[in-house]
Amino acid sequence: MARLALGYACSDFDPFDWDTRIDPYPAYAALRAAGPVIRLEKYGIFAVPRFAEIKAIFADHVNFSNAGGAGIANYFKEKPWRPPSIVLEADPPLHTRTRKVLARIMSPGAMRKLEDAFKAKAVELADELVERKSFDAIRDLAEVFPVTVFPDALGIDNEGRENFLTYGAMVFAGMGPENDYFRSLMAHAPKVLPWVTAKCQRDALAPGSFGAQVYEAADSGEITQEEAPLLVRSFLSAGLDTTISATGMALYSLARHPEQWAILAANPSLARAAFDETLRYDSAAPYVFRTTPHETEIAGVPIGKHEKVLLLIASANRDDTRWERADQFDVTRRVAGHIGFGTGIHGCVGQMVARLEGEAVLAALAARVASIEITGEPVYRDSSGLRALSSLPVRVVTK
Ligand code: OVM
Repeated sequence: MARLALGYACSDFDPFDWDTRIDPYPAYAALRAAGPVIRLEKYGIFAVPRFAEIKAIFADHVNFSNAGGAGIANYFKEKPWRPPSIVLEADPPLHTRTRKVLARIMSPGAMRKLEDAFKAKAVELADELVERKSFDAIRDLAEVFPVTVFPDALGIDNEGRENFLTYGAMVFAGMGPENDYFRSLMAHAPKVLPWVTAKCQRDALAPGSFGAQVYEAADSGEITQEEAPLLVRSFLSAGLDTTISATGMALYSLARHPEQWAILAANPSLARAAFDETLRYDSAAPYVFRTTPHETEIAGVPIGKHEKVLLLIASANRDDTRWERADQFDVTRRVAGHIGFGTGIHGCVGQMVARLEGEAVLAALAARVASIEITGEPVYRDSSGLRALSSLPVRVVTK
């Protein structure tokens, strides 16, 4: 990596190269060693690989905007592929209003109402899989559980639920460059996008559901009536693919580290901490972008106006200036402070739902399974914005 007179190093690292995704961590370590800001020449963007600077940028929405897009597309210069999210792709004061509504809908109190049903579903699923002994941890579990519980919590009916997954895939593929994978998903747009619009309407949402509560916020004047369907859309964008990916990566991390599974199996109440450790160790949402609305700087390095800045969350979560034994997966570690959910005003507002889902699955399995063995080659999914498996064949030994 050549350091130029510009004040930053340049690299040919490609965060969207699917061949390097099996183990991107050596490349992240090289970027952290190269400096606080690295120019990724292939895309003409800046990458930030270290914990400290990423944390500082997450705390600075004035110099690092979300209205410019949370993916690689620069909304200050290009037309977004969909109307921008009014929470993810918005800055204060708009973001402040919409975020408040979502934070209330997914508050700890609201989670307590979902907990029993989520746990019961996870137990049901775990019983069935443990009976089979051999199953696919992704297709039969990580994909099944969120699809079973989340659309119900959101309040949509069963019609066309397969579109939910395709839409999530589009949103996250849409965070990366416009490649063949994104185009192949967009071939489904004529069917999927009208379905999404229909499910965001008031009359499509069950009473008391997350979605219905967005309309209550519109009725009380917190957001406008026009904003309500767009805010419901955020649940459809961010609510399913994320938890599927994170649950899958959690099962993969645990299956790859039998001694860690043994610790969890001996004490299933560690399930929530184990889920968080997998979000640190192998972050399912490995990066997010900011855009500079004006000239600014990162660690003293001048950055121009309207630049895309890639925050390498998964790298920060392995930064050994922040974490002891950063590359070691340890379900007993003090993992609070990881940024697998981001942090700051845009930190994942659904993280309590995600944890509830992850914990339910891991605890149900840990209560029944003494050990997990990987019996076939894990397959990574094609996705620009998520780190996820599409297949993980396993065999379990029951307690
Ligand atoms: C949204 C949204 C929020 C968070 C993540 C996300 C990239 C989308 O509001 O549409 O996926």
